[in-house]
Amino acid sequence: DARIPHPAWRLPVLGDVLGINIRTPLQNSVSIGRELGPIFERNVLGNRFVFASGADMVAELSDESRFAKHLAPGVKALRGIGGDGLFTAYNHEPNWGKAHNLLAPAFSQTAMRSYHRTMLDVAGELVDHWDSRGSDSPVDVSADMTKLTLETIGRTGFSYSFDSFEREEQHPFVKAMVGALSHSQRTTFLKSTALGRVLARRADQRDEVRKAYMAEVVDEVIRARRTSTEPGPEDLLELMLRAARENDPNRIDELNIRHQVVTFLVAGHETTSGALSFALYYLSQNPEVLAKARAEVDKVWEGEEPAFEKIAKLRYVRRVLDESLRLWPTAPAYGRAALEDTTLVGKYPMKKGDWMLVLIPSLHRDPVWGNDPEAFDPDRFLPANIKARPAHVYKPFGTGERACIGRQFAIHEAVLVLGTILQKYTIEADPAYELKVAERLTLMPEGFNLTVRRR
Ligand code: MNH
Repeated sequence: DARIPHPAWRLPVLGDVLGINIRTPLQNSVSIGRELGPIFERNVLGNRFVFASGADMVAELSDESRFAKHLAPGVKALRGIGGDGLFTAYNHEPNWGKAHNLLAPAFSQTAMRSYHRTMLDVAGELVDHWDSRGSDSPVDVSADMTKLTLETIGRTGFSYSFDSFEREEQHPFVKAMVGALSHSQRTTFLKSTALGRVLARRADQRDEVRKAYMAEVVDEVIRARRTSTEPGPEDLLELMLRAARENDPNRIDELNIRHQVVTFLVAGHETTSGALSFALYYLSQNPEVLAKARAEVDKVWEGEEPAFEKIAKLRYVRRVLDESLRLWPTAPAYGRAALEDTTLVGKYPMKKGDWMLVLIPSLHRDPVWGNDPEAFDPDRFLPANIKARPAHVYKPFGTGERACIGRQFAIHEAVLVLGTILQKYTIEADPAYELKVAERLTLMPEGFNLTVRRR
């Protein structure tokens, strides 16, 4: 059996916290991994974390007969927001299977087709928003992508508009959500000590206010539907409400419906807005890639608004998105626990229930990706190059039964929006900008602005 390496400067109580930028734990782990290799452990305030990122290890961890999703502390902390909704449910909770069966049809190809019009409308609002600025002042990319993706999931999933582009400030729901996400992440470890729990009390009180507000917004979304006299559109909310009305075996109760709505509003927009922002960042930094992507859009879309089929035809834009998610997978880690006593890659013994975090940015820089994994190169995702790599080396959407249900939704939306931006604008980043990645459960470029001009 091999020992799992850990940082040499480990201290008994404070763990790895000392000397570490507490706002970027994920990026710290990636740097530690550069030193310690594809498996290592960290101790944060008495909590032991094992990170795995070797291609061979992740391939084994993806074996559903040996491992399953584990709610790592950062995800467990979200149960206060998501309860037993799809993302934060334990594998054994009955509502997971019910909601999964109930909502799967909303992520079929047919369903995507029905969202296309709304996605185009929201992209159109982004364009109007940019056009109406009346100046060449740069746009705040992450903020605008967040408006766009929240609007898209609100309208497609729940036929509810946050009026995101009519507001100067972000919608208070976004503010509350971001606050709740950061709070859950910041206080997870703090609260593992008695002093920490005392220190967290005030922040906890503020968090209760946020969560109550979020619940209020969700209840308003549901109420708006229930009191509507028109027949409900075929969206996520309708699937859930109809199951309840018709006594479907997969029906879920009122509280769980609320958890699902919050889950989809959060999961359905945070990660996609980060993915779009990183893709725009890499496009702005790689003129040849940008030119090629734009040429493809011009050729395939012929200067018009694209029909549904014309999104998946943007093969190169799709590769730009895939490659952006390789370098910065916006949901950067997921937990896997052993179903029985086992040994990982023949070297690391695990007892039943032992778990590890798959560190996706490090997996995406494993030697299987070649000797310059930091280089942005969409052609890594040419079919022949994908085939030449082993399976399980690209995991931006997680793995197995608990992988992302919204994957096709996110890809359709992101490619549609990137295509629209390329079709209509030239984009230019401040040459002095250096990529800085903000962390709050998900990853997002920080302070990234673009000058966008109509072509
Ligand atoms: Mn998504 C699960 C990444 C877009 C809804 N998502 C996951 C997981 C990853 C992930 C990784 C698995 C986490 C784990 O194993 O603990 N998701 C993404 C990324 C994007 C994304 C990188 C965009 C890019 N996700 C979306 C969208 C939606 C969505 C869009 C909804 C419309 N995701 C979910 C839900 C789950 C999930 C719901 C939980 C699925 C389950 O456990 O059944």
